[in-house]
Amino acid sequence: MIALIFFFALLWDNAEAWGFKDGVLHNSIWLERAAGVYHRESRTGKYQLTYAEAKAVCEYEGGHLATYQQLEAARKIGFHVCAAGWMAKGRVGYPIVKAGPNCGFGKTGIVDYGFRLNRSERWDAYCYNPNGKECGGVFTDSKHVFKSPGYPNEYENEQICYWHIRVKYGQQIHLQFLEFDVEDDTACMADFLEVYDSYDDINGFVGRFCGDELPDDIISTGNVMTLKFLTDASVTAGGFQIRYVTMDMPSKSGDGKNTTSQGKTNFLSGKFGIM
Ligand SMILES: *[C@@H]1O[C@H](CO)[C@@H](O)[C@H](O)[C@H]1NC(C)=O
Ligand SMILES: *[C@@H]1O[C@H](CO)[C@@H](O)[C@H](O)[C@H]1NC(C)=O
Ligand SMILES: [Ca+2]
Repeated sequence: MIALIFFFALLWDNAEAWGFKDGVLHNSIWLERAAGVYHRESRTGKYQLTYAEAKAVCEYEGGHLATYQQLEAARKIGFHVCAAGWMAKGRVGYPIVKAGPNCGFGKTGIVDYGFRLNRSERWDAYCYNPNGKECGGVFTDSKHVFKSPGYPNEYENEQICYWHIRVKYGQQIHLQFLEFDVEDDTACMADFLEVYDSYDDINGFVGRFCGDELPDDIISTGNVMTLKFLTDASVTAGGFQIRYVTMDMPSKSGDGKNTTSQGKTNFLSGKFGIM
């Protein structure tokens, strides 16, 4: 137990260290990308960017402020952020996929604050950068193969990618590792791939993987899964290819014994998984 706490303390330290890069928060769901659109907030926290600053944040990374249409296109494939941000032409709003009482006034769609007359107001930013798209994304297809950025070339340093898999309600996601080669170290602190059995990278931690041993298959409990890939400032490796396929959930009439019959499949455990 103590070892476990210690491990999480280490993880936390590491997360903190990863928190900011170039004045932009880099350690959470805030970096979620969909169809080239992603959310950014200031180094100093939520709602700190004027229009000019928001524009500069996106341009610094090679993109620009997303248009309303781009934000809506991303929303349609699952981009959901509960924070208002600047869009192109001084519009402000945020994308809601899943209605909740504390966000979006219980509605889905773009919550639109309209074109702001006062560009000194402070909000977050929604950037659009299709060239950054290969690092992460949202997948809703029934099967897909995704790759580390640049694959089959080695991945680069200082990457942070999120993949969100959202399949039909009532289906499960079966992850299969086809190729896997990530800088190895004893606790996977340098570069790693993390798998979460949930909508975000906060809940449902399944495991953290590095090295060149092919991880076992993983099957989700629900219809969503999140994968997060972080690399540090030195030493890269070959990267990975991961396939997922959807499976229908075992029907309620079965007594559950049938669900674990697939040889090598590992239900929710990783190299550093918690049970
Ligand atoms: C514009 O917004 C800023 C920040 O909210 C505020 O300080 C300023 O007074 C506003 N300017 C006008 C003209 O309303
Ligand atoms: C297991 O599944 C098979 C069909 O896939 C079914 O015929 C059988 O009754 C199931 N066994 C249990 C214990 O649920
Ligand atoms: Ca590395």
